[in-house]
Amino acid sequence: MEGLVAHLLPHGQIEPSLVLRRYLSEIRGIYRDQEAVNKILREEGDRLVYEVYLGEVPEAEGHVAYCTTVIYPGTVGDEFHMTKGHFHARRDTAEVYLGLRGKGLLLLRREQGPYQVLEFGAGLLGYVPPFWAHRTVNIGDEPLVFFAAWPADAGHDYVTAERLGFGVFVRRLLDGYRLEEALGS
Ligand code: M6P
Ligand code: ZN
Repeated sequence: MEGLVAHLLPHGQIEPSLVLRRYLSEIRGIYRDQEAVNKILREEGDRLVYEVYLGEVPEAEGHVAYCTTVIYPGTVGDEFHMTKGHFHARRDTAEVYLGLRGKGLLLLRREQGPYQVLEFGAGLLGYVPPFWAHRTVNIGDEPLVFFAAWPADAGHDYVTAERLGFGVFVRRLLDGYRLEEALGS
């Protein structure tokens, strides 16, 4: 491929890019309160939780994949909107995040050992070292928008991340959030 310059649009979209839209019905398994999921689907229909604008880069060694992610504000029960979260299929690959707008948390965990929770958002840069699964949570009232870059051949392993969870639930409080440890993490 040739070099390129893409546009970063005001709401965080990248152009050109491939757009992935994650709706609640498709990611419902990440939420603890399945009754709340059913209620939303029944009463308001499906809900767009987040979008990924993926740069058009080959998934090949040597390339750097990049995207922006826009997580819309909201809760499911008392849990905030968040990404599915994943390990890299090639575990020895890292990722860099740059917060562009909003307020969030970066949840990290290894397959064995403790998890980590970092405050992340506009003006902050996050580093996900090799071997750590990563999930992002929007704890604010506006979209959480961030840019990410990682080795393009890293791949996504959602299955292990779903099986292990992230060790912690992020619950909304009137004036912020509370972390609640998940059982068996
Ligand atoms: C970040 C990166 C992407 C990821 C996106 C959404 O921007 O980590 O690789 O696709 O978040 O997260 P997920 O793939 O876990 O739904
Ligand atoms: Zn990743």
